[in-house]
Amino acid sequence: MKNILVINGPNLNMLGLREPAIYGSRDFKALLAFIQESAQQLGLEVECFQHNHEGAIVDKIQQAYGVFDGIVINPAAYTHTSVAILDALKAVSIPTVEVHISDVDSREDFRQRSFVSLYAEKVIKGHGFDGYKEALEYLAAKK
Ligand code: CA2
Repeated sequence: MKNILVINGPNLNMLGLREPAIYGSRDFKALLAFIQESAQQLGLEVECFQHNHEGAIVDKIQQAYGVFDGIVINPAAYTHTSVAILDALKAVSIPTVEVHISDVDSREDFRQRSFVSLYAEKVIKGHGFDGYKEALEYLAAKK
């Protein structure tokens, strides 16, 4: 059974509390339940990790080396700023899918750049919670 690490970045634990027009009205607990249910359907083992600190996310990616077969990451605001997260992903060389709940392409200019996209095999934007399931499907199908 493939073992997948799902990483959520800063403020995603606040889902459902504000900006429902952009991120929907379901909360973070519902997202975690959706991810676990999707993983079960696909026959995947999944661990979910959320942190607001860049260094903690870098540490978790480093610890994934030799443990996980794939990473699904929504780096949230660090998407647009973090060379450290990009470098950590490159260092462990684990197949990675980048997910964004909202359609970042149609939002502010500062959201148009993603460092993580320079490494990710696939990027899913604007599909809401379903984007996480699509990412898991991609990793499940991968040889
Ligand atoms: O669309 C996405 O998934 C994002 O990664 C979400 C980030 C944002 O910085 C990225 O540009 C796109 C924001 C995460 C959570 O933000 C909240 C804002 C208000 C209420 C709850 C969460």
